[in-house]
Parts: sequence; structure tokens; C-alpha cells
Amino acid sequence: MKMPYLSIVIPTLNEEKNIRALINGIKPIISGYPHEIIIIDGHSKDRTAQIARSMGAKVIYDSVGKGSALINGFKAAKGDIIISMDADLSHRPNEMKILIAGIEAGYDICVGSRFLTGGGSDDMPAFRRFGNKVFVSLVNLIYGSKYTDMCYGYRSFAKGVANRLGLKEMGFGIETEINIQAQKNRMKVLEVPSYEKLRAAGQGKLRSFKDGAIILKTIMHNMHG
Ligand SMILES: Nc1nc2c(ncn2[C@@H]2O[C@H](COP(=O)(O)OP(=O)(O)O)[C@@H](O)[C@H]2O)c(=O)[nH]1
Ligand SMILES: [Mg+2]
Repeated sequence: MKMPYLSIVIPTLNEEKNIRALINGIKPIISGYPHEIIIIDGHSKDRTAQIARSMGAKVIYDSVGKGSALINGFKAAKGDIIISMDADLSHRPNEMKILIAGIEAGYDICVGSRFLTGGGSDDMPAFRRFGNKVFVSLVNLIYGSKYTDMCYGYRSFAKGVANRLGLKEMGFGIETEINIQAQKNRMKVLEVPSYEKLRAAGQGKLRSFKDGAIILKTIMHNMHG
């Protein structure tokens, strides 16, 4: 069987303490496949981009937010399977095997869920857990989906799928927009359990209330778009 070409798409902002361990962590998983690692860097003030480049990753820049970084990364990716993940070492490289298998089994999108048996999170305070539940329920109610998680960035896409979703969210609304547009476009979506570890080093960039409001807007806007 021909090995699929993998594109690993990683948005980064000031992740110099994590990026080396991240790339070292995923290399053993992807080394048996033809692959590319694409870092979309938000003009980090530290050495994130230099380190990534020195380890063989392609670096592109984006000055807007996590959403626009992902959208640009998806456009640049040439793989048969595109995998998005965060750079803060929250996502376990081994789970990539499940994300690859989901696409090989015929799904369009395979997305990690912290709320399926086997999943979980060490990086989700109670109020975020509550907010996430509200967003999941709202999306399922409005769009008729059956998601168990919403704002999670560890995913895989079959070739061409990510670019067909018409994504517009520039910031942290992107994960929600992907789930909604996947449902609206009748993509075959598989949720798989995923365990989110604590961010390793540095600061989380998501601001619960500001970004919560953006996610809520995303849920409403997509009713028309
Ligand atoms: N390019 C880019 N990446 C970002 C931006 N904000 C966050 N990221 C990256 O997106 C990923 C998730 O961000 P993080 O702060 O861990 O979010 P949280 O886990 O939801 O608190 C990390 O790899 C960040 O470096 C941004 O404005 N631009
Ligand atoms: Mg994080």
C-alpha cells in the first residue's frame, strides 16, 4: 500500500521552550511516511521560528491569530492527510496514529475529544469545562450534530477537505467553525478520545471570556454562512 503523505500543521506564538520537544516527539511517529512539518508562526518574539527551521520544518508567518494561521497552513499543506496540532506539548504524538487511521478508514475529518472514554484533560479549569459544555450543547442543538467536544485543535483531514470548509475565523473561534462547517457540509467526521496534557512551558494565549465571546459569535454567524 502506498504510504500517505502527511502534512503536520502547527500554529505557534512564542513556543521556543516547546518547539524542539514537539518536533522530536512527532518525528518517530511520522518518519515512516513521506511528510512535511509546517509551522505558522505569529511573528514570535523568541526563537520559535529559527529552532523549527533548523529542525527541518517549513516556516510561514501570519500576524493575525490562531485561526488565520491554521487557514494559511491548510492552504500551504500538500499532504494526503493534514494533521493540525498545538505546539505546547498538550497533544500526545502517539495519538497521531489514530488520527491517521481514521482518515485511512474513509473519514473526511478525525477529531480528538477530551470527553469520550479514554480521553481527558489536565489543562481545563472547571469554568472552561462548563463553557465548553455549553458550546457543545448549543452547536449540537442548532446544527444537529453529535459532538462531545468543541474547542480542541488535534485533528486530521483528508486531502482537500480543510480547504473546502470556507473557513473565516481568524482567532480561537476556528476549532468551533471547523466542527460547524464539517457538519453543514456533511463531512464524515469521526471523534476519537484524546488526552490533553498540561501546557509544558510558557503562557496559554486563550483568554476565557474574550475568546468565549468570539466562540459564541462563531456559533451564531455560521447559521447564515
Ligand atoms: N500563529 C499563531 N499561533 C497562535 C496564536 N495564538 C495561539 N497560537 C498557538 O496556538 C496553539 C494553541 O494555543 P494555546 O495558547 O495553547 O491555547 P489554549 O491551549 O487553548 O490555551 C499553540 O501552539 C499556540 O502557540 C496566534 O495568534 N498566532
Ligand atoms: Mg494549549
